Amino acid sequence: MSDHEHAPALEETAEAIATMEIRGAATIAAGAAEALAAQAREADADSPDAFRASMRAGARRLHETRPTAVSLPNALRYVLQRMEGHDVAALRESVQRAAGEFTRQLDRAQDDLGRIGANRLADGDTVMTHCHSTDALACVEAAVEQGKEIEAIVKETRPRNQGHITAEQLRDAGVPVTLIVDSAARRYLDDVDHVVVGADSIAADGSVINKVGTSGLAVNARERGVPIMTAAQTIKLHPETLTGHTVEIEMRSEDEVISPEKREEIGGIEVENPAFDVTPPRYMDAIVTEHGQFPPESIVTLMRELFGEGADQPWAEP
Ligand code: RI2
Repeated sequence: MSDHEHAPALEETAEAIATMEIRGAATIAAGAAEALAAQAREADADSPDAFRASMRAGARRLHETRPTAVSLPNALRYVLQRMEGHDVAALRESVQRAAGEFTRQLDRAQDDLGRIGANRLADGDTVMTHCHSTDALACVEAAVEQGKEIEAIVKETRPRNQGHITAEQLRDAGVPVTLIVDSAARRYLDDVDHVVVGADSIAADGSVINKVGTSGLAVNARERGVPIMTAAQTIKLHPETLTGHTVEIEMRSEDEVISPEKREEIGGIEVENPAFDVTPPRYMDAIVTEHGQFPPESIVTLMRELFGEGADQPWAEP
């Protein structure tokens, strides 16, 4: 492998993230950190500079896969900022150590936020979910572990039906599950005590960027008087929004919405497939992180504590 080629394992991970074989913000972050560790292991750089360049190139390849979940650049930043040493062996070691630390912290953060989110759920509650979020599931699973009986109404979440994964995992956790189509959500909100969703990014003003359909669900929940919470580890906080940047919403292939044959048959239509939407802070009751529960409008305080005033891009060419 020459200096700027990617390790096969990194290339495979990048491809898997782009095609959503690896998906979900936390899982993407863990995959990216592990891919950097593989790159460090396999890079046959003959100088510290060449090694650093190869790590930056690998990080850029991972970064370009999907634009919305900030956990991806936050993972790359965590690992690359800890790359240090005067020779290749030391650099290699530092990257592998940082990647390991990062994934261990992810697991710990999810456990901690799960216990905090579970405190919002009472014995006998019914929750409604949207998409598949490991952070949101951690809250429900922790509530079940505390001995609470929880039921779930699970939205299928078109176009990719990640709700099916949620249904299966909740069922495995012993939660009775009712699967509904997305359009039925408002009808079922009267039977629900809490809406629990995840996040791909959270902006400094407390806006929650999550799977498309979250914002409509949040507005409906408010209208029905049902509390809605976002479960999100702090790697979902988007540092660049502290300095006025907005979060890019990924537009995915129209083939996820309609088959090429059906489209051809209908003829003459545009198809759009935004993967995410933005829920304004006034429609979200709480953001639950591993550092505690926050009203969305106050999340900026935590962001300043964690990131200062912004974030660099250690994967950029010097
Ligand atoms: P966790 C997913 O995006 C969903 O929007 C989900 O709410 C979010 O990531 C967070 O997932 P996609 O990758 O990190 O399915 O909580 O497009 O697992």
